[in-house]
Amino acid sequence: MAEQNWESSLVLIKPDALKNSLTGYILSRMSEFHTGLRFAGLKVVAVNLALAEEHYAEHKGKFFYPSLLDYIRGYLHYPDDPWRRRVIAIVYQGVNAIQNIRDICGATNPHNARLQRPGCIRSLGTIVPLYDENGKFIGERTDNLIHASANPQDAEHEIKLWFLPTDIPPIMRTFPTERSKEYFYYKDTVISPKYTPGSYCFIGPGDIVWKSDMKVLHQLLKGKKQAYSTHAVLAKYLINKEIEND
Ligand code: FUP
Repeated sequence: MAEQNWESSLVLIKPDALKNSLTGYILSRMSEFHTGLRFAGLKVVAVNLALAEEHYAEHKGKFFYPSLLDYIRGYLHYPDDPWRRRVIAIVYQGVNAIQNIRDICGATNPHNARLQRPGCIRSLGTIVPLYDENGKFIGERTDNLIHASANPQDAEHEIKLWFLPTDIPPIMRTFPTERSKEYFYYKDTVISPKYTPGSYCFIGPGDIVWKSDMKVLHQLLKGKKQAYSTHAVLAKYLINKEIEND
């Protein structure tokens, strides 16, 4: 790409945005006409637990983490309607895409978003008080309608977490890929190069995979320390599949 500082960013339209019929509004705010951003990938995702945990791994252990997982998985906004529990995941590309999108979203906390940037997307969000098991107030969950990658490193990690290379047109893929020479199977949280009854083949010879994912899988098979979690490799292959124990 000839343009300067061409970036990719992951955007998630979260369950509260879907519930409040804000999808069209958000897409319109992000449209190429207004922003110069382009879609590179888009999918409707029922968020599995591994995906939610990996996406919010940096917040593990914080008071709002369990609630955050339930939020992104749609349990809080659709407790009785499992078929409505989805997010819309989008890869956008453009010049300075990451900061441009963050500016359109506004601050993480909707109160601050309203104060700092009236009219930004997150200014339409809400704050939910959280309590411990004794009923003591422990802080707030910010239902802020939209996720947007914070920096180029996060964007790469998040796009590879949510999207297969083949979800993105070849000419728009900005991270290295390779063709697998092997099969990889998954069963009961174990990844293996060999088929066992009931296992699920998630990669086969000739499949195009993220180069960094293939490195992690080879490190796993050789018993070496992995560059990142195998769940981060696997989660995208389980999107919208029937998963046991999820
Ligand atoms: P952002 O990069 O703006 O999405 O913000 P963070 O990565 O800091 O936060 C991730 C998510 O945690 C946000 F969607 C909001 C949520 N959060 C809370 O619910 N409560 C808090 O006190 C802080 C963050």
